[in-house]
Parts: sequence; C-alpha cells; structure tokens
Amino acid sequence: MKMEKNTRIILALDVTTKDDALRVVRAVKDHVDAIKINWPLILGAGPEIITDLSKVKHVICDLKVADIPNTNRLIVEQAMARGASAIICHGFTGDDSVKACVDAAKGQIFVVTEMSHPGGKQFTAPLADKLAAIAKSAGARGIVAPATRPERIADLRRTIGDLEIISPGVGAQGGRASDALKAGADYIIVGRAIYDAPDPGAAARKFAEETASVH
Ligand code: OMP
Repeated sequence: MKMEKNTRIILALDVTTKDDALRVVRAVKDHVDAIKINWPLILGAGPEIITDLSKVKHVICDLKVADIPNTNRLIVEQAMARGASAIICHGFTGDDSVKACVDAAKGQIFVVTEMSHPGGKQFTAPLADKLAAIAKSAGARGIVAPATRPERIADLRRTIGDLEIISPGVGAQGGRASDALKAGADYIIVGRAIYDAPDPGAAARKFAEETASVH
C-alpha cells in the first residue's frame, strides 16, 4: 500500500496485543498516513499482525535490522512477504549490510541515523552524517532522524538531498511536531502521545491539526 502524504503522521504502534492494536488503529486511521510496528507488537501479537495491518495502512516494520548482509536479506524478505511496505534498518553494520536490505526491499528502507533518546548522543550522533551518507549511496528510501534535536534534521537533510526523513521523538520524548517538520522532516513518528492518550483518536486529530499548520 502506498504511503499517503496527508497528515504526515506515522503512528508508532508499540502496544503488545492484537486487540489493543486494532482498537488504536480504528480510532486513529483517518489521521495517520502510516503505521510503524516494532518488536513489542510483533512479539506480542505474532508476525501475522504485519499482514492484518497492511490491509488498513502502509506498514513500516521497525525491526532495526543490524546483521551481516545475508541475515539482513533473510529478515527483510520475511517482513516484506508478510505485507510490510518498508523496513527500518541500522547503518552501523556497514554499506554492504544496508545494501542487502535495500535490495531485498526494492529500495523501501529507512536507515537509522542519530537516535532521538539521550543515549543517542553517545554513539549515533557522532556517526550520523556517515550513516545518512550510507543510506543515500545504498539507494535507501530515507532516514530516521530525531525530532528531539530538530537542528540535526536540518543538518542531515543537507547530506541526503531528497531522500525522505521520518522523525521520532515527538510527544513523550519531548520533541514538537511542528519543529521537526519545519526543520525538514517529511513525516513525524508519534507513539505514546497517541496510543496512551485517553482518547487516541482525539490525540491524533490534534497532532494532525498541528502538522496541517506547517507548510
Ligand atoms: P514514542 O516515544 O512513544 O513516541 O515512540 C517513538 C517510536 O519511535 C518508538 O517506536 C521507537 O522505537 C522509535 N524510534 C525512536 O524513538 N527513536 C529513534 O531514534 C528511532 C526510532 C525508530 O527507528 O523508529
């Protein structure tokens, strides 16, 4: 399923049961462009959840793939076969490992650069420009860059040109949707601030109003 560019919100669906996942998706589906799922949901609900959600939205499998090229290829092939539209991988494993992901996903790969949490400054920040350059040279679709440090989104944009930037850290981690978009992110990624809200639909709508105000 193609990713819309409407609200520019990607839901990080880090709940751990199928019932919770479907409840949140029902409430927010009109306000988000894609759903990102990670190990908590895949392990909690089983990999069939990738297929179930892929019938509703563009699904990004955030597997943070980080292995030798052959293992990366096998992981990405399994996720794509189940209905993933894109996969997130790490870049510190080197350009051959990233290239294996890109080939297996026919380009639909996002590479993690500087991570959004405080510890992301320790090892990922000093290497972020190189990681972004690997994404570009490997033919990835885009990078993951931190909404918690919007100035870094702008820096990384200079390295990658027109590749896509998806940006986590909005809400629970303290980043602001509008700051990330103004800095050059194409999409923001929001998890807890939506799925943990008393009314996830209303929370998603509020983020959508904020993103709509940024041009
Ligand atoms: P919330 O902090 O609950 O909004 O969730 C953020 C989501 O983005 C989680 O699924 C994280 O695993 C993911 N994420 C980060 O928070 N920081 C990063 O640097 C990278 C990711 C990611 O690759 O999506």
